[in-house]
Amino acid sequence: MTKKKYRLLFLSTPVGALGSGVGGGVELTLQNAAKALIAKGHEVEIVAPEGSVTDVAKLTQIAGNMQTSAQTQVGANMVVLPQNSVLENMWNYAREVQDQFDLLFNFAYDWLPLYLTPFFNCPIAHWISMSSLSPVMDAMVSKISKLFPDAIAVNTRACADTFSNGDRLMIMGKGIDLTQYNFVAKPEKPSLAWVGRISPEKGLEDAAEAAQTTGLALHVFGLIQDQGYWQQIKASFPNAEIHYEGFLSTDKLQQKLGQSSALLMTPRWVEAFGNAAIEAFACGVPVISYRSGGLTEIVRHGKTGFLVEMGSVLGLVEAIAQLDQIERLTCRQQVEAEYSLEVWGDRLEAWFEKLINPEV
Ligand code: HBI
Repeated sequence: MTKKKYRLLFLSTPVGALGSGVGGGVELTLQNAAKALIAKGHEVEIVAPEGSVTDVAKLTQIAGNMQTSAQTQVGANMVVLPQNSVLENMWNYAREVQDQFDLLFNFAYDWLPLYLTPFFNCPIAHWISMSSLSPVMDAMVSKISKLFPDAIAVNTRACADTFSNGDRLMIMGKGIDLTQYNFVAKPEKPSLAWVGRISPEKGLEDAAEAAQTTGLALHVFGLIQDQGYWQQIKASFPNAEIHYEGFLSTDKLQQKLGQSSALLMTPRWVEAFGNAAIEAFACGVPVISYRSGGLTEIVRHGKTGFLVEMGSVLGLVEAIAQLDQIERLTCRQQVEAEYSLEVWGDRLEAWFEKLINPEV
């Protein structure tokens, strides 16, 4: 039977404009979710802070002051909201237009949208894009996951397990648009890559040390969120050949990423998912990662890369020496089988079906 076509309102992260890179991986997640669902015939409108840009769906920009990043609220038992908050204004807009939609899809890692769930007539799906960071956020995740079973999703089981009621969260995986990534069978010369927001919880210093030890060039992609941290890394590893490539569009990122011998992932926290890992695989680039969080469910040790002990630079160096064991095509094949937009779109659609037409 022909599936109903849904009208979906996506609400982006309030920490930065869509396309600025401040929102990190969740910007890619939101845009890929929109593409996956539009490809299946559903309508999507995106609500995001002023200054946002997107070419995947209709965009409504909302004014207001950016939200304090949750990384600065680790351990917090109080919620922080600026005056005239863009988050407050985005959800006021959602309240006004909710009757034009079948479902709201929230991408903010924030207390307010979760709290508002029972106040809306329209069902709300929440995408929790990071592992547990604060008790005040955990408590609201638990409360809403009890009130609205199936309303909250995370990327991986590892991420869900960092929350007190992780068993109530939906494990939704991730998807990328594979047509945007070109497979590179053999890079021109050996080099390493690192992708992510440049911020202490991402452990870039370990990748710099591995580059200095192996003498391989390290290409760094992503927004410099903490300038002091970045300067300190360069000062700590003066003999490492580090090339800062900036925060690039997917097309430019994949062009350069494909030339790497391996992507190093060095999270100092429970990495929710690591978009970069599946982007690297899509280009045929193996991933060498700390055995942390969602990455343990993505990297096939010895097949599509290596998982090494958390914080072990020596482990990274040893894995780099074994890269010729990895068949680069296997990396591409894993993404095609598990992380394509089609596979993810089916999963998202089934999830929304449950929230829009809950079995009575
Ligand atoms: N902090 N308060 C807040 N809200 C977000 O949506 C948010 C954040 N910090 C980081 C972030 N989102 C994204 O970079 C990650 O979800 C990927």
